[in-house]
Amino acid sequence: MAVLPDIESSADSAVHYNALGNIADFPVKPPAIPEPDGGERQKYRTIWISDIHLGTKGCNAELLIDFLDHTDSETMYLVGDIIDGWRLKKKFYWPAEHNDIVWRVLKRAKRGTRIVYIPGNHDEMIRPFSGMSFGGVEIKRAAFHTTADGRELMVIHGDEFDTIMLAHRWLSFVGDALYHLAMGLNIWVNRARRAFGLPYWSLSKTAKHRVKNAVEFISRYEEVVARAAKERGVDGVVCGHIHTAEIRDFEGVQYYNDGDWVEGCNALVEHFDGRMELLHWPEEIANRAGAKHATGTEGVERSTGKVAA
Ligand SMILES: [Mn+2]
Repeated sequence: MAVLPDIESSADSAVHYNALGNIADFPVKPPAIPEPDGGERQKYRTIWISDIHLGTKGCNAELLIDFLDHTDSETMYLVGDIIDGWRLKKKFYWPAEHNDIVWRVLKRAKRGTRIVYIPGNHDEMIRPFSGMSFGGVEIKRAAFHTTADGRELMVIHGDEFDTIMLAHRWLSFVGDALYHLAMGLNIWVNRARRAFGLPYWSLSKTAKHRVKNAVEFISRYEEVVARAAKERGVDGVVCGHIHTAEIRDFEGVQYYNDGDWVEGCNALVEHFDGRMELLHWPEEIANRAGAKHATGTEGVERSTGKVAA
């Protein structure tokens, strides 16, 4: 598709083959926290999660393990920034819980869940392997998902829109040609940065930290992504990247953002009738504890206090 170009160059592939070697040899040890036996799992048709940032201290691994142990689905999309390759390259950080998450995802694939991994900008070193499959996990640059009620959704990470966002204000006057030019610029800016060994430059991250009006930024981002989906002729779009979970409608096009596992701890799910829902996992845990108390069953639940910070 025009908006999502392939990333390839011979110089890059050499680097990426090394990365693949590392991924293939990645030691997936038995989990430190074992999976619960035969516990009740909430079943969904589809689950989307993204922005987990494994390999960083920011990743809320404990909550994600709890999520993975209490849910199941026919299909699961990993919508990018799953592993933070840029941070890992600087400083290797890989606690047992992060291994546990990789183990659980691979176990899910073995149990028959279709798993599609769409790398983001933090795990862009995996993008050149789009079209391939490792351990039952399909790697794709973008995906198209048909819901149970027949809607077609485009699934992307969302960093594709960083440059267009920067120029959004004046681009709204000059129209489509420059819109696509700016889209291409994003690729070249980051290809150049990569050549100099610089990490991917993310506008959304910069903007969220520097722009006073983050709310306005997020709203504009959502609009730009929804507009791209409309141009592509799909009914909606699922993305991540800006760490802000949301379900919105823009002129009949649905915008879904599955949030993150650094601050929000969200998942986007599709029920078996095609109904979409955003889960806020700390709340789900609280409800679970509440339900147990209501039925008189004593259960020791993990505290969610830590997550609120
Ligand atoms: Mn991202």
